[in-house]
Amino acid sequence: MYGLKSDITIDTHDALYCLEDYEKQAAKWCPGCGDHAVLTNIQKLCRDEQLDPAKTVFVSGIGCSSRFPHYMNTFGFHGLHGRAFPVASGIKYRRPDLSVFVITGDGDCCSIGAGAWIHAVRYNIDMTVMLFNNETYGLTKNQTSPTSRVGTHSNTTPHGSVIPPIHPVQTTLGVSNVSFVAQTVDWNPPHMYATLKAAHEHKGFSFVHILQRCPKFQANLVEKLTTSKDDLCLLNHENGITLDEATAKSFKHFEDHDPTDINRARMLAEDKDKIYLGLFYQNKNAVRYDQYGAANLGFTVDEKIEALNRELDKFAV
Ligand SMILES: Cc1ncc(C[n+]2csc(CCOP(=O)(O)OP(=O)(O)O)c2C)c(N)n1
Repeated sequence: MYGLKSDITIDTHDALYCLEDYEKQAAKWCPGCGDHAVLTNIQKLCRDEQLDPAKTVFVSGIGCSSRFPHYMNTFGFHGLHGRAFPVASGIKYRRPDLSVFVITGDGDCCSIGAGAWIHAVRYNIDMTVMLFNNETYGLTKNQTSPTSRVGTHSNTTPHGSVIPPIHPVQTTLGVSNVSFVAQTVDWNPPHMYATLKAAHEHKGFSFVHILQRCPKFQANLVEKLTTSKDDLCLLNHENGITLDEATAKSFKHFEDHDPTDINRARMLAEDKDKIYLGLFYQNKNAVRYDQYGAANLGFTVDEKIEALNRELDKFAV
């Protein structure tokens, strides 16, 4: 557990865990895939927050990005396609002492998992959610996803897709009881780190939409974004994502936005001309369903049996 790496950013006297404590097998993603950058940032965040690996869980669905739990030396659950949210909700509901992270791809979340996604936002159970959006089904080798832009050529739409895409930030902001929505990109590690840190600190369902590079199937898509600063706009506010000066200065466009203003957050999410990075919305007072699940956690065995019998007696005729 000791033998800390030189890039340590915490007080080493109190540090129990170092980066290696969160690292497992080498990731099998393609070279240049944005997933590598998120993995590195998350391991760094776990180290900086000194999360106990035995009390940290990464839950995913199915997809390239959903292989994430295999690469974390924590607990993990590589589950069913689109079903990371109910699994993670169950874990946090009965084990509030655990730090829960969800990894989901755009196909996993916005297609087969869409129903689970919407209700997970509404239940607002405390977890950090990362939606890896590469606008394609990577693992199954290039099918059009619900987030693929119009005109996308793939194995399922060889003549170009025609239906306008779902925008995950816009959709999440439309769900009742939404409590935290932010957007970042995998190719700006300091911005991504600060965003993930704020999401982890938020008590509730923190939704982070990550624009993610897929050099294999969507190479052209990210090339423009990563080489030009014109499409990206940094959201500024004292209650937003805190950035170091150098990272903030690396942006060309800025927009002041109060993250308590949900109507403006929705307007920004709908803007077709700019991609806003930072905190769209935060409500620290949204109802959290996991707080109800924790109510009877201290019950003794006898109290549990008594409660069970009371419930079963309701069916007695
Ligand atoms: C029930 C079910 N339907 C379909 C599949 C096939 N499948 C596996 S991964 C995947 C899409 C993954 O895409 P995405 O979530 O965007 O993740 P990426 O691979 O791009 O990271 C599909 C359709 C499956 N495994 N299970």
